[in-house]
Amino acid sequence: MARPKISLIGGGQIGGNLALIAAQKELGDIVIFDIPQAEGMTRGKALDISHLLPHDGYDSSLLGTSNYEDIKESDVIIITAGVPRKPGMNREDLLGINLKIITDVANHVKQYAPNAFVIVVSNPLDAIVYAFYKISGFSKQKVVGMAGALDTSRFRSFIATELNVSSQDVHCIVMGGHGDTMVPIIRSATVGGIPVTDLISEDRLEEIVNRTRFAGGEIVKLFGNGSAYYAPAQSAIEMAESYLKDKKRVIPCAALCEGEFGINGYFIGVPSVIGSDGIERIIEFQLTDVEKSTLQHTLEAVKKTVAETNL
Ligand code: A3D
Repeated sequence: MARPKISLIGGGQIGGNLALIAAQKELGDIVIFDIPQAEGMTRGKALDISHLLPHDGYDSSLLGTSNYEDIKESDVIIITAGVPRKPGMNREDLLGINLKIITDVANHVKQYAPNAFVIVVSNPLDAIVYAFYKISGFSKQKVVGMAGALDTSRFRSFIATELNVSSQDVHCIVMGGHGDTMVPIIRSATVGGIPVTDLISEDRLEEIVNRTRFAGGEIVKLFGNGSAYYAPAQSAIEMAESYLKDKKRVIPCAALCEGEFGINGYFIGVPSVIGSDGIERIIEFQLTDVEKSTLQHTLEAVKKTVAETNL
C-alpha cells in the first residue's frame, strides 16, 4: 500500500516545520509547494529534511516544487500560503492579501486534490477557512481551520508552567474565533483530572487566560518579523495525524457550524472529532450564560471579517 501523500501549500516558516514533523512522524510522503520565486527554498528544505531521516530511520520522501501538478491526489493538504503578521498588526489586517492567495490556492486544490482533507492555517483563520470552503466547494467534513488546537496547547502550557507539572496532564477547551476574543472554557480545565479552579486562584487564572489570548501577539513582538511557527506546525500535524490514522481525537478546531452552539454558517472553534471521514462530529455541550455571551462576542468578530470576504 502506498504511503499517504501530504501536500503543504506554503513552504515558509510553518510549512518547513510541518514537513519536518510529518517526516519524523512518518505520516507519509511530503510535497512542499510554494510560488516559483520560492521554489529553490522548498527544494532546499525538502533536501535538508531528507538528509536527517537516516539518523532515526524515518521513511518518507520529500519534494519541493512550484508545480501544482505535484500535489495531485494528495490525501491531506495543509495551507499556510500567505503573509504572517508583523508587530503592530492584527490578524484581520492580513485579509486583503491572504484572500487573493487563498482564492488561487483553492482553485488549484479543487483541480488536483479534490478528495483531500484540507487544514487551513493562514490568517485571519476563521475568514480564510470560510473562503476556502466557499471557493473550493468541498464538503464541510473535508475543510477545517487550525486554531483551537494551538490556543489550547498555549493555555495548557501556561497552566503546566504555573503548577510545575507535565503539560501532558493538563486538559482544557478553547473555543471561538482565533483572535483576541477566543473563549477559553476555564471550568473545562483539569490537571490530572483535578479541576484547575481548585488549584489556581480566580485572579491568577484570569491572568493566564489573558496571556493565552495574546500569546500569538507576544511571539510576534519577540520575533520582530513574522509570527509563531513551531507550535502552529505541531498543532496542524496533530489534526492531520488524527485523520490519517482514524484516531478520532477530540480537538477544538474551526469547523463549519450548522446550528451547533446556536451558530449557523460560520467556521469557528468548537470541539470536533477528527477521523477518517474528516470532521466527523462537533461535540455540543451546555454553555453557561457567561460562556454563551463570550462566544456570541467572538462570533460577531468572525462575522465582521467574513463579511469583508464578500463570499
Ligand atoms: P511565511 O514564513 O511567510 O510563509 C508563507 C509562505 O506562503 C511563503 O513561503 C510564501 O512564499 C508562500 N506563498 C505566498 N503566496 C503563495 C501562493 N499564492 N501560493 C503558495 N504559497 C504562497 O509565513 P508563516 O509560515 O509564518 O505563516 C503562514 C500563515 O499562517 C500566515 O498567514 C500566518 O498569519 C498564519 N498563522 C496562523 C496561525 C494560526 O494559529 C491560525 C498561527 C501562526 C501563523
